[in-house]
Amino acid sequence: MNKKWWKKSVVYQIYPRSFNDSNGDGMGDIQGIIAKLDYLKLLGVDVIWLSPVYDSPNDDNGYDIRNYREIMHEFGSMADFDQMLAEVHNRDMKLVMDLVVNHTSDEQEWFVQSKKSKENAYRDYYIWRDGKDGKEPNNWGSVFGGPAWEYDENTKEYYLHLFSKKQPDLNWENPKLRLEVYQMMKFWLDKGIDGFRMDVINMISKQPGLPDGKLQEGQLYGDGGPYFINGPRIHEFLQEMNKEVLSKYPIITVGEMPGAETEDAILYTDPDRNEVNMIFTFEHMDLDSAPGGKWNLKPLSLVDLKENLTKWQTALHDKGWNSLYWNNHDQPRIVSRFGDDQKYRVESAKMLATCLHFMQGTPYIYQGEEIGMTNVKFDSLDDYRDIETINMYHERKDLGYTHEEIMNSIYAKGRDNARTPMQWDASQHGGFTTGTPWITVNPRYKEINTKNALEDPQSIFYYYQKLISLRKQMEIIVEGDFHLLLKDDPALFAYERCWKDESLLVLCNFSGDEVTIKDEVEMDGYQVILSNYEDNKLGILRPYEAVVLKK
Ligand code: TEU
Ligand code: CA
Repeated sequence: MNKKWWKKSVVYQIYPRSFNDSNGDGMGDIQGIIAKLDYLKLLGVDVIWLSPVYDSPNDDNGYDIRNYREIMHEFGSMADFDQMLAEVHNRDMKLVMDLVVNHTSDEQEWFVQSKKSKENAYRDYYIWRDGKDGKEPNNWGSVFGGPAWEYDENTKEYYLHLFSKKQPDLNWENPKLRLEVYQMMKFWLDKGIDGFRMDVINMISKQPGLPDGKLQEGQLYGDGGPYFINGPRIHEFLQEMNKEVLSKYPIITVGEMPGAETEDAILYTDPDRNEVNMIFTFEHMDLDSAPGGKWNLKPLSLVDLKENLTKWQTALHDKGWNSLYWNNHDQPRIVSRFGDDQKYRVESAKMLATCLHFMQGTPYIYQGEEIGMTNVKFDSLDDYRDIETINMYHERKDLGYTHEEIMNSIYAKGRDNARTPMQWDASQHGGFTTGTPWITVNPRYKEINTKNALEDPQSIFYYYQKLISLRKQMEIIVEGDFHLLLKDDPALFAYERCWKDESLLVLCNFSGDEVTIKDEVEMDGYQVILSNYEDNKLGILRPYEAVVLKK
């Protein structure tokens, strides 16, 4: 097998809870996924990544794992899982699992033991510290609000949790813990799964001493990031994991890495270093945030987006590998975010797809993206389910923000935008469930659903299908280098890919106005190979028009 098969792959992410409910309990499940594998095959993706399906109390929808070797009973049984894996392979597709090993659930057996006493054999599987002057051991804040430490009455120490207090951080300094993780990974790989997406994997190495973070004015907590993002032993840990586990299997690995910069990414993905195949970077997802974090809104500047994506395209070329994404279960819907989810929903969804899928890297499509699903606006906080959103609401309410201000942030950035159920048809609850869905379906399901998409040859679905098949046919998309054109143009994202004697010109209008393409873009000898409008007037791009030309 070609060692680098994943360079030509397109990955589809399933958020199982919201994908397809087979038994009417309102929650997606494994049999529901199996029923839709032919749909994914038709789309043309060759790898499926499943967000966590392990046993979990669901404080963070499965990113808090209680038992790594069991399936969440709401989703089905291990027999269902084995059947799904076989059915995926029967269709010549691959299955990637989420690997969440920065933390576990506090209901995980290791933590239950660890909490029992300071002498317990599992004590050092987690990060326990004495308080300082009757307060937390340091000033770090948790990603989901509040301090990153929780006091345990029983042993009179605090444990670290970078996420919710039901997600205690594992202590990777402990070789016994590392070995347990590697054994668990082998359990799944030996079943025949095809890889791992590794949750916040660049946070597993913490700076010994756990120093206080810098405290910005007006902030409640110090920024611990410099002491746990790309920490001191991270490359050693990944190389050990690679040697002990990954290198023994023909798999795909992607590390989710907030705060990784291009220099870090090269170290993580340089094939000679044997760490991971590619990473998820975050910089392009932070460009519409003002200082103080994602809830502080700022309009996107296209010039910033172009500059950032160009930096990643050029830095990693021939040195490492990157993944390409606009969406996942943590991000708002891209057509609402960088496109126009009203008048030009279809055009802008196709334009955004074009812009991303002609770059170098492995593209990821998040469920519903292929039909142009949009953000939601629920009036009441009661309709929201995400722990991050709910905690932030109360924190900001206490700080004096109004309901409207907070809801506007949630409408723009809340993770539940991506987590409303998949819209399959125009029947009640979008065909997701015959029962009551765990989260309300986006009211636009009557218009936006897969049934409509499959019946319309001009749909976003078939456009994605085309993009995927072009990647399989054209080596230049996989291998070519990247040059940004018209870097200061505020509305046009134009770039060139070159490989051997071929070249591609990708022209994308990110605005709702017609724009004229400046003469600097040389189009002689080029032919249109793809467009999101029915005809083309070269030289002018209509609202959200995208054109790809080839020479
Ligand atoms: O996300 C990591 C991460 O950095 C997120 O906390 C991100 O900053 C946030 O979602 C932005 O709003 C991963 C998973 O993808 C996420 O779903 C989990 O909640 C988190 O790790 C903890 O496991
Ligand atoms: Ca179900």
